Amino acid sequence: MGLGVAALALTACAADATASAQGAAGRKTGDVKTITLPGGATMEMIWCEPGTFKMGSPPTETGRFEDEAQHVVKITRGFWLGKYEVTQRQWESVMHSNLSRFKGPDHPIENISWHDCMTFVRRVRSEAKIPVRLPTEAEWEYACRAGSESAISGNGKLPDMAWYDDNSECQTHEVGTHTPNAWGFFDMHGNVLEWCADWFSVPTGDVVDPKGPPSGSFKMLRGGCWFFYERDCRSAYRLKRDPTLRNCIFGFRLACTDIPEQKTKPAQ
Ligand SMILES: [Ca+2]
Repeated sequence: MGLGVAALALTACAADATASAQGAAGRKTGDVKTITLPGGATMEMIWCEPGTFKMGSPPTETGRFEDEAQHVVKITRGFWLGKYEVTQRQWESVMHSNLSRFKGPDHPIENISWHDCMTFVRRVRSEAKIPVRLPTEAEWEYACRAGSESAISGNGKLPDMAWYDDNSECQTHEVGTHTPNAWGFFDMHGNVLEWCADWFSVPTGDVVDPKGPPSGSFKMLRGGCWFFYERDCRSAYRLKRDPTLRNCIFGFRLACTDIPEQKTKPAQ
């Protein structure tokens, strides 16, 4: 009897801990939701709970650059982020076009500018009624690291995590063909660089929900790509480029703060 009560108490404690970990909305980091895009293609998104992490690289990290000053970032709102880079299948479903250099329906879309990404975002918002957006740099790095403080997330070995200079044979590859990180994201390192929402700025201290300056000349790309050496595929690596530029190393993935239930599917 005594053991039974103890077991019940333990069960209750475990249930409380689980409920707390899942948050008020019943979601927990790593949960997956699938959305339907205009044109009918689907996209998997992974939930990231609010949290605090060290953004940037420590002075001891090999290959680091000066614009990676390490600072503490607090993310106060959870968000969804694409499990994979946006693919050509998904891009064509929404945009009815494809300028990619390396063709394949499950290869990442590339040769797109930041403004092209925003056109895609606006179409999904208006036609599928899902408030998607680009991730902030902070959200991107929070999801890339997934709790890791090392230069490369996941198991820390870039050849396992990424398509990059040493193994790509000078081209993109189908998304999701390497090892995911601890929260289930694929290709955060390598394959294509990923446009983020922010204008370029240099971090100057600890911040809450950073979104970058209100204007600027360069938008940010993160994660390195099939063409880059290992040092430029690190979690903290940042590349700034004119938002009008297209290049076969530029791609993206979508973020979304809240995904409403899709009662009717977007027009095919
Ligand atoms: Ca990538």
